Amino acid sequence: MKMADTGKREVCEDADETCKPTAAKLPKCGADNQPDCDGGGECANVLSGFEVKSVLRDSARDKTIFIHGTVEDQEAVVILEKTPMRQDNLAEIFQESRLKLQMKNDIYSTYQLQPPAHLNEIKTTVICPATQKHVKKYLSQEMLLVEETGEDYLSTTLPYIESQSFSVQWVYNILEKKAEADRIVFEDPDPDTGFVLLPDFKWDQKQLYDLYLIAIVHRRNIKSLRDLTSDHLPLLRNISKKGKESIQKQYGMSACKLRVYLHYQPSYYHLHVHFTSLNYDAPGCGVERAHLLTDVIMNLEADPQYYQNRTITYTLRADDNLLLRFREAGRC
Ligand code: M7G
Repeated sequence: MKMADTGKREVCEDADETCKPTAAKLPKCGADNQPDCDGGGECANVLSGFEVKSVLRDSARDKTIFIHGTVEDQEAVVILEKTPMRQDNLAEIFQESRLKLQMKNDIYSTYQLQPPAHLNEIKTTVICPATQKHVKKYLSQEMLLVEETGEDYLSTTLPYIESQSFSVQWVYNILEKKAEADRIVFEDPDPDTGFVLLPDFKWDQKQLYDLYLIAIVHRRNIKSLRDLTSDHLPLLRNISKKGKESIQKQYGMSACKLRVYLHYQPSYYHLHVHFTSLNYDAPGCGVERAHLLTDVIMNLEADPQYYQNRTITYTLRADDNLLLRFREAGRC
């Protein structure tokens, strides 16, 4: 992808216009059932029959709304998000838009500006068929802190994860090049220390301001931070080094502008590392969930079993079944 530096914020000149990443994944409402997008990025509107059941969450500040509904009787979650302004569009916005005056007072005036349709996009993510767990993930909920010891992990968390966690089929599809192959930014194919680096589906790749990539490891036996030991240091160092080098090369963003971290708990139990722009207040980058990769490496250098023994604090939703298990075990 080519990037043009327009001053403060860099923007893509030829942003990916395919609609595959945001289209749904399975039959009926799934991408597999949809005609391909044409050259201009248009595709059939899989959402024309979307029936809204409820709004799970919305944020005027983030300009995002999470909706639960159905598409042809299949449960679906749809996320609508207004995208950031891009400096390279400003001239067109000023010249081509329609303005409607809302109020004028002395030197102050406000307008409703209607830009041309192609500058008025809404990033749309569709999960279909969605499970109850997806609906819960996006539902606005009270959060509670849990302090998980190494023993809690083995007796409570691990059995829970093994019994009910999100499918990681989408991860295997990426590793096996069955999906998103054209979006891969870098791959190290080594089965032990290798990984695939690609844009996270939260990032529309239209501006660097909210750059967000994920590195997904080829190894399939590492669920999360808890499984890491000093044996994994070569893997982690490799992700850190080559991930940063690739982002510098591809997007011109230097390592000191990147926040590189793992989530604990993650949503998907196949080891992956988040690379986000430091400018961007990415969801889940707070202290109660994000563990900087450099800290993880140093902790394992100091103590090979650090993540087996250490108490890790994180938040759970009030209605999370894992929280229920902690309560039943008298640990919350
Ligand atoms: P996580 O820490 O397991 O959970 O991160 P989170 O989603 O609660 O943060 C998984 C990361 O993978 C997130 O940043 C997701 O946005 C991203 N992601 C999830 N899915 C299903 C996809 C996908 O299909 N493609 C891509 N490229 N990224 C995804």
